[in-house]
Amino acid sequence: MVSTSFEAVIAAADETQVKLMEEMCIQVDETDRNLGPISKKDSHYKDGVLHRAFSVFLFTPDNKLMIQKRAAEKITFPNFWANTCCSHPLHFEAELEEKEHLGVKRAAIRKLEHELGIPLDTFNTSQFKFITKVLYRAPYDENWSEYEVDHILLVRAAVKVNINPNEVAEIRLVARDELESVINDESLLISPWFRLISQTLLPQWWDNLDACLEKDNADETIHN
Ligand code: DMA
Ligand code: MN
Repeated sequence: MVSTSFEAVIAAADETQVKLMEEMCIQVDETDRNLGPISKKDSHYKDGVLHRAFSVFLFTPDNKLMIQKRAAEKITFPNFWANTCCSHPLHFEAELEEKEHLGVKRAAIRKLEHELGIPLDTFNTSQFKFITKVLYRAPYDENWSEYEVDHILLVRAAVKVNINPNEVAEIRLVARDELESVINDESLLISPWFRLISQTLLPQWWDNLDACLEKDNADETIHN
Protein backbone atom coordinates (compact mmCIF):
# COMPACT_ATOMS: atom_id res chain seq x y z
CA MET A 1 0.00 0.00 0.00
CA VAL A 2 1.25 3.48 -0.84
CA SER A 3 1.46 5.50 2.33
CA THR A 4 -0.27 8.87 2.10
CA SER A 5 1.51 12.06 3.14
CA PHE A 6 0.04 14.14 5.95
CA GLU A 7 -0.64 17.01 3.53
CA ALA A 8 -2.52 14.64 1.21
CA VAL A 9 -4.61 13.30 4.09
CA ILE A 10 -5.54 16.83 5.17
CA ALA A 11 -6.25 17.94 1.60
CA ALA A 12 -8.72 15.09 1.16
CA ALA A 13 -10.46 15.70 4.50
CA ASP A 14 -13.57 17.75 5.20
CA GLU A 15 -12.72 21.48 5.37
CA THR A 16 -14.77 22.16 8.51
CA GLN A 17 -13.19 19.23 10.33
CA VAL A 18 -9.69 20.28 9.21
CA LYS A 19 -10.33 23.75 10.70
CA LEU A 20 -11.33 22.13 14.03
CA MET A 21 -7.88 20.49 14.13
CA GLU A 22 -6.60 23.98 15.14
CA GLU A 23 -8.47 23.84 18.46
CA MET A 24 -6.20 23.94 21.51
CA CYS A 25 -6.63 20.85 23.65
CA ILE A 26 -5.09 20.27 27.08
CA GLN A 27 -2.01 18.05 27.17
CA VAL A 28 -1.88 16.00 30.41
CA ASP A 29 0.33 13.44 32.09
CA GLU A 30 -0.89 10.02 33.23
CA THR A 31 -2.23 11.57 36.44
CA ASP A 32 -4.29 14.07 34.37
CA ARG A 33 -2.08 17.01 35.37
CA ASN A 34 -2.27 19.89 32.90
CA LEU A 35 0.97 20.13 30.87
CA GLY A 36 -0.17 23.02 28.68
CA PRO A 37 -1.88 23.60 25.34
CA ILE A 38 -1.54 21.28 22.34
CA SER A 39 -3.45 21.48 19.06
CA LYS A 40 -6.11 18.88 18.31
CA LYS A 41 -4.01 17.98 15.26
CA ASP A 42 -0.77 17.43 17.19
CA SER A 43 -2.50 15.50 19.96
CA HIS A 44 -4.15 13.05 17.55
CA TYR A 45 -1.46 12.69 14.87
CA LYS A 46 0.23 9.27 14.49
CA ASP A 47 0.45 7.70 17.97
CA GLY A 48 -1.05 10.81 19.58
CA VAL A 49 -0.02 12.82 22.64
CA LEU A 50 -1.94 12.24 25.87
CA HIS A 51 -4.65 14.87 26.38
CA ARG A 52 -7.83 15.49 28.38
CA ALA A 53 -11.19 14.43 26.95
CA PHE A 54 -14.74 13.90 28.10
CA SER A 55 -17.49 11.42 27.28
CA VAL A 56 -21.11 12.28 27.99
CA PHE A 57 -23.64 9.51 28.54
CA LEU A 58 -27.03 11.20 28.27
CA PHE A 59 -30.09 9.30 29.45
CA THR A 60 -33.68 10.18 28.64
CA PRO A 61 -36.21 10.49 31.50
CA ASP A 62 -37.15 6.82 30.85
CA ASN A 63 -33.50 5.76 31.25
CA LYS A 64 -32.63 5.15 27.61
CA LEU A 65 -29.11 6.02 26.50
CA MET A 66 -28.71 8.32 23.51
CA ILE A 67 -25.96 7.13 21.18
CA GLN A 68 -24.67 8.77 18.03
CA LYS A 69 -23.25 7.63 14.71
CA ARG A 70 -20.32 9.89 13.91
CA ALA A 71 -20.59 11.74 10.59
CA ALA A 72 -18.71 10.50 7.52
CA GLU A 73 -16.87 13.86 7.61
CA LYS A 74 -15.11 13.12 10.93
CA ILE A 75 -11.36 12.68 10.46
CA THR A 76 -11.07 10.08 13.22
CA PHE A 77 -13.58 7.23 13.52
CA PRO A 78 -16.06 8.40 10.83
CA ASN A 79 -19.28 6.36 10.73
CA PHE A 80 -18.54 4.74 14.10
CA TRP A 81 -21.21 4.58 16.81
CA ALA A 82 -20.31 6.12 20.15
CA ASN A 83 -21.90 7.42 23.35
CA THR A 84 -23.96 10.64 23.27
CA CYS A 85 -21.12 13.14 22.88
CA CYS A 86 -17.32 12.98 23.09
CA SER A 87 -14.81 15.76 22.71
CA HIS A 88 -12.14 17.76 24.50
CA PRO A 89 -12.16 20.61 26.98
CA LEU A 90 -10.11 23.42 25.42
CA HIS A 91 -7.14 25.28 26.84
CA PHE A 92 -8.87 28.39 28.17
CA GLU A 93 -9.75 29.34 31.72
CA ALA A 94 -13.39 28.24 31.85
CA GLU A 95 -12.66 24.75 30.49
CA LEU A 96 -9.41 24.31 32.44
CA GLU A 97 -11.21 24.65 35.79
CA GLU A 98 -10.76 21.44 37.78
CA LYS A 99 -12.88 22.42 40.82
CA GLU A 100 -16.07 20.31 40.73
CA HIS A 101 -14.98 19.15 37.24
CA LEU A 102 -16.40 22.42 35.93
CA GLY A 103 -14.10 22.61 32.90
CA VAL A 104 -15.19 19.32 31.34
CA LYS A 105 -18.84 20.00 32.25
CA ARG A 106 -18.72 23.38 30.46
CA ALA A 107 -17.08 21.72 27.45
CA ALA A 108 -19.84 19.09 27.48
CA ILE A 109 -22.58 21.74 27.32
CA ARG A 110 -20.71 23.51 24.48
CA LYS A 111 -20.36 20.30 22.43
CA LEU A 112 -23.89 18.96 23.08
CA GLU A 113 -25.02 22.17 21.40
CA HIS A 114 -22.45 21.98 18.59
CA GLU A 115 -22.93 18.30 17.71
CA LEU A 116 -26.55 17.65 18.62
CA GLY A 117 -28.07 21.13 18.56
CA ILE A 118 -29.25 20.86 22.17
CA PRO A 119 -29.81 24.49 23.27
CA LEU A 120 -27.16 25.76 25.70
CA ASP A 121 -29.79 26.78 28.25
CA THR A 122 -31.05 23.17 28.54
CA PHE A 123 -28.38 22.39 31.12
CA ASN A 124 -26.48 23.83 34.00
CA THR A 125 -23.18 22.25 34.96
CA SER A 126 -24.55 20.75 38.19
CA GLN A 127 -26.77 18.34 36.21
CA PHE A 128 -23.68 16.53 34.95
CA LYS A 129 -22.19 14.03 37.36
CA PHE A 130 -18.54 13.08 37.18
CA ILE A 131 -18.19 9.30 37.42
CA THR A 132 -14.55 8.44 36.76
CA LYS A 133 -11.58 8.88 34.43
CA VAL A 134 -10.48 6.29 31.87
CA LEU A 135 -7.07 6.39 30.21
CA TYR A 136 -6.86 4.64 26.86
CA ARG A 137 -5.07 4.59 23.56
CA ALA A 138 -6.97 3.74 20.38
CA PRO A 139 -5.26 3.98 16.98
CA TYR A 140 -7.63 4.84 14.12
CA ASP A 141 -5.36 4.37 11.09
CA GLU A 142 -1.71 4.95 10.15
CA ASN A 143 -2.15 8.71 10.60
CA TRP A 144 -4.41 9.23 13.60
CA SER A 145 -5.00 7.97 17.15
CA GLU A 146 -6.94 8.71 20.27
CA TYR A 147 -4.76 8.78 23.41
CA GLU A 148 -6.58 10.42 26.26
CA VAL A 149 -7.67 10.71 29.86
CA ASP A 150 -11.42 10.58 29.35
CA HIS A 151 -13.64 12.15 32.03
CA ILE A 152 -16.95 10.31 32.14
CA LEU A 153 -20.03 12.48 32.71
CA LEU A 154 -23.58 11.22 33.20
CA VAL A 155 -26.72 13.32 32.79
CA ARG A 156 -30.43 12.56 32.60
CA ALA A 157 -32.64 15.07 30.85
CA ALA A 158 -35.41 15.56 28.34
CA VAL A 159 -33.72 17.19 25.35
CA LYS A 160 -34.59 18.59 21.94
CA VAL A 161 -32.07 17.45 19.35
CA ASN A 162 -31.25 19.06 16.01
CA ILE A 163 -28.20 17.22 14.72
CA ASN A 164 -25.27 18.94 13.03
CA PRO A 165 -24.74 16.72 9.98
CA ASN A 166 -21.04 17.62 9.80
CA GLU A 167 -20.64 15.95 13.20
CA VAL A 168 -23.40 13.38 13.57
CA ALA A 169 -25.07 11.13 11.00
CA GLU A 170 -27.78 9.64 13.21
CA ILE A 171 -28.82 9.11 16.81
CA ARG A 172 -30.54 6.21 18.53
CA LEU A 173 -32.07 5.65 21.94
CA VAL A 174 -30.97 2.38 23.48
CA ALA A 175 -32.71 0.63 26.38
CA ARG A 176 -30.62 -1.07 29.06
CA ASP A 177 -31.52 -4.55 27.77
CA GLU A 178 -30.50 -3.62 24.21
CA LEU A 179 -26.93 -2.56 25.03
CA GLU A 180 -25.29 -5.93 24.47
CA SER A 181 -26.95 -6.51 21.11
CA VAL A 182 -25.89 -3.05 19.89
CA ILE A 183 -22.27 -3.61 20.95
CA ASN A 184 -22.24 -7.05 19.33
CA ASP A 185 -24.05 -6.03 16.13
CA GLU A 186 -21.52 -6.84 13.42
CA SER A 187 -23.25 -4.56 10.92
CA LEU A 188 -22.27 -1.53 13.06
CA LEU A 189 -18.88 0.08 13.57
CA ILE A 190 -18.51 0.62 17.31
CA SER A 191 -15.90 3.11 18.56
CA PRO A 192 -13.22 1.48 20.73
CA TRP A 193 -13.86 3.74 23.75
CA PHE A 194 -17.63 3.12 23.65
CA ARG A 195 -17.02 -0.63 23.33
CA LEU A 196 -14.50 -0.61 26.19
CA ILE A 197 -16.73 1.38 28.53
CA SER A 198 -19.85 -0.59 27.56
CA GLN A 199 -18.18 -3.89 28.33
CA THR A 200 -16.72 -2.83 31.66
CA LEU A 201 -18.17 0.13 33.54
CA LEU A 202 -21.39 1.25 31.86
CA PRO A 203 -23.63 -1.68 32.95
CA GLN A 204 -23.06 -0.96 36.64
CA TRP A 205 -23.67 2.78 36.20
CA TRP A 206 -26.86 2.15 34.26
CA ASP A 207 -28.10 -0.37 36.85
CA ASN A 208 -27.50 2.21 39.59
CA LEU A 209 -28.38 5.33 37.65
CA ASP A 210 -30.34 7.13 40.38
CA ALA A 211 -27.39 6.80 42.78
CA CYS A 212 -24.83 7.80 40.11
CA LEU A 213 -26.85 10.94 39.34
CA GLU A 214 -26.94 12.12 42.95
CA LYS A 215 -23.48 13.66 43.12
CA ASP A 216 -20.01 13.66 41.62
CA ASN A 217 -17.96 10.60 42.48
CA ALA A 218 -15.30 11.63 44.99
CA ASP A 219 -13.00 8.84 43.78
CA GLU A 220 -10.73 10.18 41.04
CA THR A 221 -8.80 6.96 40.39
CA ILE A 222 -7.89 6.72 36.71
CA HIS A 223 -8.93 3.39 35.13
CA ASN A 224 -6.17 2.25 32.85
C1 DMA B 1 -12.85 12.75 21.17
O1 DMA B 1 -14.03 12.78 20.51
C2 DMA B 1 -13.12 12.32 22.56
C3 DMA B 1 -13.27 11.06 22.94
C4 DMA B 1 -13.67 10.72 24.32
C5 DMA B 1 -13.05 9.93 22.02
P1 DMA B 1 -14.19 13.41 19.04
O2 DMA B 1 -13.24 12.82 18.10
O3 DMA B 1 -15.65 13.27 18.73
O4 DMA B 1 -13.84 14.92 19.28
P2 DMA B 1 -14.43 16.13 18.49
O5 DMA B 1 -15.93 16.03 18.61
O6 DMA B 1 -13.90 17.34 19.20
O7 DMA B 1 -13.99 15.99 17.09
MN1 MN C 1 -8.93 13.01 21.66
